[in-house]
Amino acid sequence: KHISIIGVPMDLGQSRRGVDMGPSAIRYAGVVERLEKLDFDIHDKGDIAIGRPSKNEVHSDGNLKFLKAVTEASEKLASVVDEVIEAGSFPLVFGGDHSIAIGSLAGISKHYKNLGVIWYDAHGDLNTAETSPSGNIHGMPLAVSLGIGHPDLTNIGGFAPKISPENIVIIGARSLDEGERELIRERGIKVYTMHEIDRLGMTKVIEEAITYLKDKTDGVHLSLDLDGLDPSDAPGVGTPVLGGISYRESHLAMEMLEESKLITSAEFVEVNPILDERNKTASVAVALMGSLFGEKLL
Ligand code: DIR
Ligand code: MN
Ligand code: MN
Ligand code: MN
Repeated sequence: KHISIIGVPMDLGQSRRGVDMGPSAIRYAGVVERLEKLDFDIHDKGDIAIGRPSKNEVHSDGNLKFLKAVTEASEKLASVVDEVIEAGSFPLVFGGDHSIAIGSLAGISKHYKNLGVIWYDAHGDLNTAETSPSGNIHGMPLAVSLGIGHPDLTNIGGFAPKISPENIVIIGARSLDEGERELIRERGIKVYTMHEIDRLGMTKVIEEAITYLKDKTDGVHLSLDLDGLDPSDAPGVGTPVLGGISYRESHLAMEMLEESKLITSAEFVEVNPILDERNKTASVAVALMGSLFGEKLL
């Protein structure tokens, strides 16, 4: 049982500085020690080198902020993730903002014919340059992975698309832009909004998600944006949205996913220690990883 940790200190996909320190914050919260207790062999591969734009100003390529820097980082991450899977290890990626999912999915999906994705997030991350209200690429990675968006992004790793719409489950959505709603309807993407989570309960939501993905996928990537959780439990994120998934519900979700043995790669993103309270959000991320990898009280 091998896990390879890959840090991605990327903050150019959104506009609040500090999320580049997410990987350090998660390491300080004791992730390696915690997972070693579960008898995993942990290889911390350190951080991907992220290029700094020459000036401090925002470079925008037709409503795509820092397109070049995000593209370069994604290519690097994709090849490291690819190597990790090639070596038979489980890739565990720490962000950084959610734009890094472009690179993770590019590296992972090379190894699966029908990769499933669980997108645990307050947002859909299904924008394109045309629909994005912000120009921030962290609001676009799921669309990009579907092959929708700027070719520099959709062609990372040299192929597109990385995933198909019927293999995606979004959990925790409560803030969607109009273009994202259209894409969800048009492609028939499965979404559990906060309404369904309240109504059905997390147990049923995860049971359904597992049933939905189990037979048609040969691997499932968990992409967990800490803003999927309620800001009272995860305050250290750049785009908090009230009314989110609780700490308890999130633990239950991770425990059920662990029991399903479905998850073959994971990333924890958007931890911003500058906006956090005494590293609470990184600690929550590490606690959730404990459950995802089989920590039990008794
Ligand atoms: C918004 C925010 N939909 C955007 N997205 C965020 O800028 O595209 N994603 N915060 O995590
Ligand atoms: Mn390979
Ligand atoms: Mn996100
Ligand atoms: Mn989000």
